[in-house]
Amino acid sequence: MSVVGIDVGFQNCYIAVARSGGIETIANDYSDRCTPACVSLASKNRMIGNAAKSQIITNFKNTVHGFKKFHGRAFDDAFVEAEKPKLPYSLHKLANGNTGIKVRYLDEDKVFTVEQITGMLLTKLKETSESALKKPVVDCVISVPSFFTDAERRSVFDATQIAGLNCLRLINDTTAVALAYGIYKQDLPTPEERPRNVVFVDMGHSSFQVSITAFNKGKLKVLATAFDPYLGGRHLDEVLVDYFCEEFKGKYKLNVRDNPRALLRLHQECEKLKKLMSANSSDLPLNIECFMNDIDVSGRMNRGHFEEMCAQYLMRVEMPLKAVLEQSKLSRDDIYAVELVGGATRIPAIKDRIGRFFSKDVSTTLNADEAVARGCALQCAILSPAFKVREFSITDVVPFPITLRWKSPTEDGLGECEVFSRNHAAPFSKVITFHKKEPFDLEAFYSSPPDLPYPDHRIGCFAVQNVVPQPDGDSSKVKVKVRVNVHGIFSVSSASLIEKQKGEGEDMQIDSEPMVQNEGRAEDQTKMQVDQEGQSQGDQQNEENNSSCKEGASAEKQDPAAGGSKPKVKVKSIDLPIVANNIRQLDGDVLNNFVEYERQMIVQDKLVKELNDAKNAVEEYVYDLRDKLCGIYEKYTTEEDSNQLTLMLEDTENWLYEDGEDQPKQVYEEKLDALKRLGQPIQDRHREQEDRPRAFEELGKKL
Ligand code: ATP
Ligand code: K
Ligand code: MG
Repeated sequence: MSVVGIDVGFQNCYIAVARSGGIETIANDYSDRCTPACVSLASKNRMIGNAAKSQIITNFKNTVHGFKKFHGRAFDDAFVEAEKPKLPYSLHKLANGNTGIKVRYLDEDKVFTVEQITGMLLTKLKETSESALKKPVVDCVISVPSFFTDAERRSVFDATQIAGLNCLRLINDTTAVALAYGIYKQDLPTPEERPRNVVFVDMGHSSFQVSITAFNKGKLKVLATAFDPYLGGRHLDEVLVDYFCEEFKGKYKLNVRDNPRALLRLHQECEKLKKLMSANSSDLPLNIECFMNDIDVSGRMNRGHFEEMCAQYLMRVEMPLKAVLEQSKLSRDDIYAVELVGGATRIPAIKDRIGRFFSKDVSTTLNADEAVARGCALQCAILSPAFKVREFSITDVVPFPITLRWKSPTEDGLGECEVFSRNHAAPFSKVITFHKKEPFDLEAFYSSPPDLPYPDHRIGCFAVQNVVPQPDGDSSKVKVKVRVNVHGIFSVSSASLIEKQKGEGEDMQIDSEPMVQNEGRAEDQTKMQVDQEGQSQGDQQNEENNSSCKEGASAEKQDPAAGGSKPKVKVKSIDLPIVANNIRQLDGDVLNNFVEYERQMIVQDKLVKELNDAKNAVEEYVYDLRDKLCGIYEKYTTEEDSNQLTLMLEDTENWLYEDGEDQPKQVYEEKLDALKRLGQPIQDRHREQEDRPRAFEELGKKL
């Protein structure tokens, strides 16, 4: 099994893998450890990552970037609406109302879902991992923002499946960083001692995330998370872009916003300028040649001015810091360190504000770009039986409280209960007991819509089926297991009906069950009772293994509430089917089609690559041989042969640009063979001649 961790950033993706030497971040085919989150569709193939990034300006309508936040979002969503005018490519409303991406691919208009686009990106990252590890990669751990809601997580999870990956865990960015920080620390407090509390801050291209995590030897526990999902490096780039658009309007009478290519170039230059300003407080130039209408443009900016213009954003840095500290119930003195990661934390004004808030020098001991990917790989290593890594238990949090509401056709009114409070430990399962005579629906939703960075607070509706009364007409006891799994995805994972046996009192059955905590009793009309399951790391892993988060119709067997483990109490438990509705996840058939289509596209890309390689081989041979014919090969051929060959090389070169521009692979291979038939003998004679003196030399040395 493979041990791979992938940080899928809004702008930048990183891969870390486990090799014999430990965890390392790997480079792609461009010798780059960063793979841009960019996919470019073309008439014959796709380009992904670095190759796609180089198409951003030339093929702007079909080069997709900045799509991470479209996961799980409707086309009419306010965030999507706000993005639309800024995008060089088009969005399209899908049949289910979600956001689709419209491009030209294989000379046809195509609409891809965001799951498919992320699937393409993951295909590339998978291939990069495979060429580093020299074996197939399936198992992996992938990062998501800690504020991603159920719909967004399910959507990313679908994307991993489209790419043929088995995602063992969708891990929160800041939790991955915490793991990368803690696992190798030798001096953590023992479990009996007071934990070491560390703040992790990640500001990337699109968002700002903070967590406070408590460390003891062998474990980490996230205490709280907070975020500003709309504060990242891209917002500061936009400030600069706005400024120069205005300036160029006055100075050069250019309307940059009407020209997508110019706007994209300005974006790139502004980002570079922003990065330069992090290291340099003096006045810096911005120059773009042939910007629009053959006009060269230039401007200037310095850090002070930039910070002034960004004031509205810089102001927002403090809020999540305050929120996370309040939720953790710690004081500033309880904080051991403040660790920064993410590209945008390199901005001095951001760094200063964070340091000032905690009255502490911030630490940058982690690799700001690679820590998330490394944490993902470490989590994958922990989950992998094939890889030895020290024991480390990870407890994350539920970022938004979740409530369950139930109704049955004949009962009046609704019952409801908050099953997971804010910052409740996750992953976690709870068993809830209902007393029911007929099937009932459980509706799950986020309890506090205003705090949710997502427009819809509904999670899904789970119908518990086949519930019948007891033979004596009494209500049946129904045990329902609800869970937030390793991916941070909620589900009603199983239900069972407990049959009363003759001569057994109901109370006895209750006593036979582990009851850790009772919640929501007061508002309980249906005698609901919540049992929390113990959640040692081992439990979680067993339970969550295979990481399938599909809602199945069959209930799980290992529900400890089934009571089968204590033979003294005669309790019969019957698994009940659960049907999940309105879950924001791709339909099985649709998903299978996407998986199949992704496979076809991979094959197509491979064919195009082989064809290009064959064509390039002819071109390279032509140039190489022509050079050598008037150089080192001159002595090894007759003038006549040389002239004939030169002519042939020239013909081939012309052919490559004309009739030979677009030929099947076989034609190029034959062409190369024909050239080699003439070139090879010359090359052989040259080699023979070269080798002879060397052989003499060797012989001389021996004698
Ligand atoms: P997200 O975490 O939001 O999904 P990401 O992971 O792709 O995004 P990062 O790679 O962490 O983001 O950071 C990229 C951002 O950091 C970009 O906005 C980039 O311009 C900015 N950045 C990188 N280096 C610097 C620097 N030296 N100074 C200022 N900004 C920088
Ligand atoms: K990143
Ligand atoms: Mg990131």
